[in-house]
Amino acid sequence: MQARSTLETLEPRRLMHGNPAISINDVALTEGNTGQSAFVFTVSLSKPSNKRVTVDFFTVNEFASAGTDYALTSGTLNFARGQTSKTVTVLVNGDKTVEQNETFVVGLRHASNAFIADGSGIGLIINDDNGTLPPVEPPVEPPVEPYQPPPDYPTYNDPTYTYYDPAWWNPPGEGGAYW
Ligand SMILES: [Ca+2]
Ligand SMILES: [Ca+2]
Repeated sequence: MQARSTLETLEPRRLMHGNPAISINDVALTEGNTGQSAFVFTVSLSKPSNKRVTVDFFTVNEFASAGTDYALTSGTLNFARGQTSKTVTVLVNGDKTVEQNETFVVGLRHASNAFIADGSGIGLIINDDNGTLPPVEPPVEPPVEPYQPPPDYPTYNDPTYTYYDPAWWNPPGEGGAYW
């Protein structure tokens, strides 16, 4: 029988006796038209701990903006001994503006007596407003001035001027260009 490697032997033991892993889920909800909708994220420990576990949370803009689309949220979660899940609520503002779906992130940091396995909860605000999206404005470029030759410059339309003289390019007898 083949001996198990040291790592295989030690790893389950380390996980069993080590700190729990913390992770946060993603939440996708429709935006609503008025008032605020609660986006409730669940922060979970991989296993109960007999130590007090804490972790800080904070919101980060992605395509959604704090203050306009949702309420800036931050704080600290305190897991009681043995507790394995807590929630973070972010209030999302409803409106009737037709928009793309928008996202923000609830981040986790500064864990104590635990390690962060998934520290980014995506909040997806699904647009529930009908109509066509506003057109994407093309970048404003300065108008290109049409080329204006100097007044005394001959033009193609000047019958008195030969812009291209085949005799010059292909002189009789030469059978081709000069070069
Ligand atoms: Ca809406
Ligand atoms: Ca909207």
